[in-house]
Amino acid sequence: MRVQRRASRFLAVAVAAATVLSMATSAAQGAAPAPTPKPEPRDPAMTLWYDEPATDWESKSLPIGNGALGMSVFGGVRNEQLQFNEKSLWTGGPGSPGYDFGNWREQRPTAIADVRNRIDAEGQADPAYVAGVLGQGKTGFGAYQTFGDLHLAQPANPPSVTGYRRGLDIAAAVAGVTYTSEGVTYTREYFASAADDVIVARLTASRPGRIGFTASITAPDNRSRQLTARDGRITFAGNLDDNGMRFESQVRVLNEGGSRTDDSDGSVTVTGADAVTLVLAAGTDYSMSHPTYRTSDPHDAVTGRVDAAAAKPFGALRSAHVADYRRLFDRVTLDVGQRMPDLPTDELLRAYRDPNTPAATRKALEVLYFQYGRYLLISSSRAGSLPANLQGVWNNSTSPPWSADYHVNINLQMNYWPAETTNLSETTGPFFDYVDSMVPAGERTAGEMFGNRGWVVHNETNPFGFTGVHDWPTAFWFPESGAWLAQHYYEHYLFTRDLTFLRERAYPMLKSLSRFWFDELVADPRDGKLVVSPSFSPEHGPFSAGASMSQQIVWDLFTNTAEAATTLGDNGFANEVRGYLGRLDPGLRVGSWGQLQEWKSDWDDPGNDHRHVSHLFALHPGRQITPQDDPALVEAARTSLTARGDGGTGWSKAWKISFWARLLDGDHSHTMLSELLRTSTLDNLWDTHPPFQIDGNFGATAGVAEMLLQSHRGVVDVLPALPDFWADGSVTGLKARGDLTVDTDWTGGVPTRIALRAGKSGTLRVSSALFDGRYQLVDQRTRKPVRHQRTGTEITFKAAPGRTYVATSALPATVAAPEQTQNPRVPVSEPASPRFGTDELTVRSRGGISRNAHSES
Ligand code: FUC
Repeated sequence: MRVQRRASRFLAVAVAAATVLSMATSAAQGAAPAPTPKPEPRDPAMTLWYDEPATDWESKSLPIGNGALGMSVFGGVRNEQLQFNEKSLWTGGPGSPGYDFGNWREQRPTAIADVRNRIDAEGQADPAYVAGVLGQGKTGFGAYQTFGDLHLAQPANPPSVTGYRRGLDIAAAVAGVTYTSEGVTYTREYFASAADDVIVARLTASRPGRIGFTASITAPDNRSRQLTARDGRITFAGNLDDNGMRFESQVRVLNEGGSRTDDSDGSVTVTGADAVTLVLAAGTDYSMSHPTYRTSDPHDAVTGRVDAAAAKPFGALRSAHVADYRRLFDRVTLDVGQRMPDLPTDELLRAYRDPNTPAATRKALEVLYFQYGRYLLISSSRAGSLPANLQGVWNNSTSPPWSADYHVNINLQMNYWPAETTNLSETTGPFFDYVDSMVPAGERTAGEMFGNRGWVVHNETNPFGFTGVHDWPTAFWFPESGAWLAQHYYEHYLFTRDLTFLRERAYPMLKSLSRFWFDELVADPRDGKLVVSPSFSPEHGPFSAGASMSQQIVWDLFTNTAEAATTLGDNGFANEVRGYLGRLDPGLRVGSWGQLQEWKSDWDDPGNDHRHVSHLFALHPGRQITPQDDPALVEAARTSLTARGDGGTGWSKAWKISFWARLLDGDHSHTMLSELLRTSTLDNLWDTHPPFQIDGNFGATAGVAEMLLQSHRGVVDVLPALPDFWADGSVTGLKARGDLTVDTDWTGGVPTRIALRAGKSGTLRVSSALFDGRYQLVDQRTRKPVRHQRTGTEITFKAAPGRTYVATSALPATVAAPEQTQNPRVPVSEPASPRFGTDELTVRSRGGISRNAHSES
């Protein structure tokens, strides 16, 4: 059936329908109908909504998730389809015929040296030749699997449907459907609770006795199945044919009023109920531990979770979920002058593509998209499960694109770029657990394949320690992946200043990988510098020695390791790694057309627009070159990036947002964000490579954060790359390295107020145009001026933990009374250069303030 489109428009969003129940209700069968509470106030600006059901999983369904569990909501009126996932349900790995972890099945003692010698002799090697020598067909790699679909089928189409809405409120992480038929308003609510580790659905109607459906589970036939219904509990269990992985899901159907029947085919039918709550739990016998990757049958755990949740009132489940989610989500707000129109999100997306659409409307989509990345990360990466894969946690297929695996030559890393900067540090837990779990498998690969200490992983991997190789010539060899993953460990320390994490998890990881590279680097016969060889700039060009990205990643690893060793007092290792760093080719060269070279030889083609811009790793996510310290190299990076153009796949465009932000070109960052929204975004706001691939969502959210705040060069740069399009606005809750939380208000592109909340003590360096004019810096608690030094637009001061430091620009000179213009008299490290703006302000102010008042005493 087709519902009436555009039947009605309310300001309230789908899931804010007045019938949404948020008060405690009894989940027990036959309990009295719950009173209808007042709906929670919702923010339409944080809601995706549509006025028809989804017809296509990839582009239209709405995702909810709690890290381990995912569900995609279709919202059909007669037939509701709720496709669901549990993140560990994978084919492949131990139990799958011939699984070999990607390790060579036979010894190849000279293989790497053979390729290296060819490169030394000929300057390069063809990827097909290298794949022949070093590669091997993939066996038992497996793929992420859909778990199944939960269907809620009504016996007949309602005769008419008006006011249909399907929505996803990302401020509360609740999806829903509402519609009216024959004077009765029906509402469905869905959420995936991390607090109770279940997915919850609730169906209500504005009149008693109107809820009726048959709930059933379907799943692909690549598995055995036991499907039973007993006492309103649907149990679906079995084993995957491929690897024997055990799985089980249970759905409890809890009706209030009416009747409920267990059907012999494993479905449950409810008739004439006032309301129904469904609780779903799912699990597998997967365990993130080498070498078996298996644990006990999930039956007991799934039963325990579903029963514990079913024993709680719906309202309690809901409020625990919303509180848990909001504790993370609410940390960041962004206002760039957006105004959300009363438009379904697919129409909003189309409107965005129309240049005549008002700026405030376009900004509404940009802000929603930024926050959606945070929503998707919280929903697909919570403690106790695998990290977000190429599709987060959502997959409706048995053979998803690229197996919905963990590509580690950009994609998994990009998934976690927004984690620290957008104040979701906790979401990194699954990433670190997963990478740690790769180490034993990777040590074997490092030993057998390379004869090296430490560990290694290549281009892509699975949940079963696939650390070896396959044989796709242009995408199989990338031993630098581990070092890139290790960057996240050190960054986690930099952002949190968690010394225990540094000591116990980051440093062992950095040290192990450094040792791999001590053993692997070779002296380049051309100049004696240490290089990676064979080396391959991801998915592009020939094999060679010392491709820029290889060198830059190793530079990043060694630099971070040296810093960590020094912080922890391991001076011996700090010296050792610095010794290597001194001999390492840093992978930074300016070529014949002014470009930053992608390879050590000047092979770059100015007409090439390949999506990987790997040689700019040093700019982002690395910190090897900055506009402030390396203007010539950064100019070369700009030349390279300009030549690559604004096209690319979804994730490539997302990366370019960050690149341009690191080049301090906010307008170009904004162009890339617009490109992503215009050409690489599906109706449900999922990024499309194509096809759907979630890294672009995460990369874009990270890119926006990078436009608003940077801290990678040891200085907190406030609004480093603000686009003209966002001339006025405010952001709260972004994180800077050093455990700092930063809020900023700005007008006309210039900050007017910066609040810095220090989590730890330390010396802060903060750079902003705000310090170019007259300003004051006060400790929010004492309200006293803070002693600081200023050099140009940068201030330095000592922060104490728990304190918030607020810098505000002085009011315009025309209103400056003495008390308003009193700037803290603070020492400066060196005389501040005269600023014309300050001079003008001084001349026009009434308070007799001396020139550069803030910097003279
Ligand atoms: C990398 C990219 C591809 C794709 C794949 C999943 O190999 O080069 O574009 O994103 O990962």
